[in-house]
Amino acid sequence: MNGAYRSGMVALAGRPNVGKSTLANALSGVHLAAVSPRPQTTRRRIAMAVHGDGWQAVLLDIPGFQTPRDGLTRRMQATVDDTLADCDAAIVMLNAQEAVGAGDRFIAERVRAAGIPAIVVVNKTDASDPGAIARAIAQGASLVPDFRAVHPVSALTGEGLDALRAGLPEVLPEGPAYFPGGLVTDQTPEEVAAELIREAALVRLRDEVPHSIAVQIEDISASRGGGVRVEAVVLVETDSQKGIVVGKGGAMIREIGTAARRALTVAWGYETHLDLFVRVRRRWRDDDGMLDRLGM
Ligand SMILES: Nc1nc2c(ncn2[C@@H]2O[C@H](COP(=O)(O)OP(=O)(O)OP(=O)(O)O)[C@@H](O)[C@H]2O)c(=O)[nH]1
Ligand SMILES: [Mg+2]
Repeated sequence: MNGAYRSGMVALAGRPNVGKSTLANALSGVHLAAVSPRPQTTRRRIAMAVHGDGWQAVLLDIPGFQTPRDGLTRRMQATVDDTLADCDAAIVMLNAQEAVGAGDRFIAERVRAAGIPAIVVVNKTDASDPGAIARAIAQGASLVPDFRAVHPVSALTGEGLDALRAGLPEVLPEGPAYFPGGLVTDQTPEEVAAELIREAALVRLRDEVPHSIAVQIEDISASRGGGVRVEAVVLVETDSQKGIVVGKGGAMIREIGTAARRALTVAWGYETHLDLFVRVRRRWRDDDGMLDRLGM
């Protein structure tokens, strides 16, 4: 690209479950943000850089918009508000499978109030019929009055992502390389480990259990046999949830540990060993001290 270097913070805004984290992982090329079929998978802001020729877009993956119910969701919604008020551009993401609703309108209004350029992304084209995709494109265009482009994509299969990537520099101001030398994220090893262990648990658990889970990293060290050793605790809120997470004869926690270990080995490029424990911590979602310690 000709001219000055372009860079900026690009918020990924959308209702829960539209595929924001899937898109952040796909565009940055590393799976660091937890993805699951459960709404409210993302709890903290995660910055993930997309590197281009003469530009850099720092995607800010954030929780989906929601009405707060407890201390945790209050902090999650504050993260959404703070991010939208303080970024250079936004990707407003819709799910082509669903009609535009109040949550989408609320997000579009925040983006308009922030006065930032926006790209509309209509996701899940792989699982939607052409009529639904066309409707979502039209609704997205009327939702965000000042949009620069509308991109139908599948964050899952990669369809449409090259065109979206090529359009990113157009919403970026002039700026420095915030993430130099190909660096992708602002997340510490502890944060990456907690996120991917929680993901491994979320995709295997149902009902209220996913919302009651948090992961605390006790230790990360060099392993004696080479690689990295992670010691972590899965927190739940009740004894019955602990039983579910441990599983029959420890089968569930072993399965979670195996999946998380593989995901971390890929993310870090180091052989990773994982010691996982399950502990009950009642009402941690309303415990301010605990939420601070968990980095919420
Ligand atoms: N078929 C299909 N599924 C997708 C696509 N993108 C994401 N998904 C699925 O949608 C679900 C939610 O994806 P996430 O990336 O966790 O969604 P999110 O918007 O980050 O959700 P929250 O963090 O809860 O707000 C997961 O089961 C994904 O596999 C897509 O393009 N096509
Ligand atoms: Mg997410």
